[in-house]
Amino acid sequence: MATFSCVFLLTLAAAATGQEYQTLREISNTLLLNQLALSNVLAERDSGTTVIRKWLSELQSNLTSELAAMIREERTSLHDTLREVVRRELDGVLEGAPTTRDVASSLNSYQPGNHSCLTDRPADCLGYRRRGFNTSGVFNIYPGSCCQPVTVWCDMTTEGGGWVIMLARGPQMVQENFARLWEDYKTGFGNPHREYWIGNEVIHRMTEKVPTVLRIDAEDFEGNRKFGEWRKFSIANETELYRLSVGDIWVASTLRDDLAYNNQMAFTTLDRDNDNNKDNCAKLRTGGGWWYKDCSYCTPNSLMIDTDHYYNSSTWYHWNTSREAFTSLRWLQLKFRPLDSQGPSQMCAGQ
Ligand SMILES: [Ca+2]
Repeated sequence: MATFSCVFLLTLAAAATGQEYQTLREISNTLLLNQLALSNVLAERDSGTTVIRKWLSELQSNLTSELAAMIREERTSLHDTLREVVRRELDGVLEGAPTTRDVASSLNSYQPGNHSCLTDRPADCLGYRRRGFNTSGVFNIYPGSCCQPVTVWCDMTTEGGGWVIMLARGPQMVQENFARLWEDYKTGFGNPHREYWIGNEVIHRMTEKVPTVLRIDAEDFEGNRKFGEWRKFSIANETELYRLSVGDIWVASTLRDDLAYNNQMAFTTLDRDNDNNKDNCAKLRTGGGWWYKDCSYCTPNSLMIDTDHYYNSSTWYHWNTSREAFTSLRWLQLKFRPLDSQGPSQMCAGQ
């Protein structure tokens, strides 16, 4: 634009007189000044556009952040609400669910051929694990009748999963009462979502014919967690006082074998003294039933409190290899599954 202006002016200048030249020069100056002013205006406009763009970008960024925070907050709130609803629903279901006492009664009265139930129901947690259930939780298993479930917690993650929890202990707002009589330990009690004993009758039925591994996971009040595994786990029938049988502890276990002391012992409860002590070991160890001898180095069914007075709490004696002293436990699970966890699934019996 400037080049065109100069050529135009020079052409005119060559043909102009002195007065005309002066006039043209003034016009030229005016044009140059206007051009300069126009350039300044354009530069200011560009600068303004940049500022507006930057402001819009910041506004968009802030809005995006605030929107994301709102969504996160809503999600958290919704998650908490859903969790509470599910928890209440589960509690409601459990309130109406058959008790382990009902289940044991059903097991005792079960006669093959008298039922018309589904026959492809898993008899244990391993059956569910093989069907793709890989999250631990409460399941109905069918170790006897295909009609009558036993409601248990299944551990689906530890060492391949498929473990039936036969005893669950842990910190609770209100601890389950384990100071119970023979009949309660026979049929089971408690809540599979929290603390419970599955019942001696069910344990006997599930271990009498299938080679079974017992596993114990336990934690002390300092947060140290240990485990032990025993093969050849089974318990006898009620006539034989639910006598305990376990093999040697697996060498890779981090627990020392305090359970060996209880091997081949009968079950003792507050009202059924089958131990070798002159007194009743259940009475001596806060009321919990167990396979006491005189009495026991481990007491999973005793009170779970942190105390130096070992007679008053659930303990494991050889917890620390460096010292021999009872250690109180704050959390514990006894669980079992078939020894051949790759073998055929155990299914319910009957039609
Ligand atoms: Ca005794």
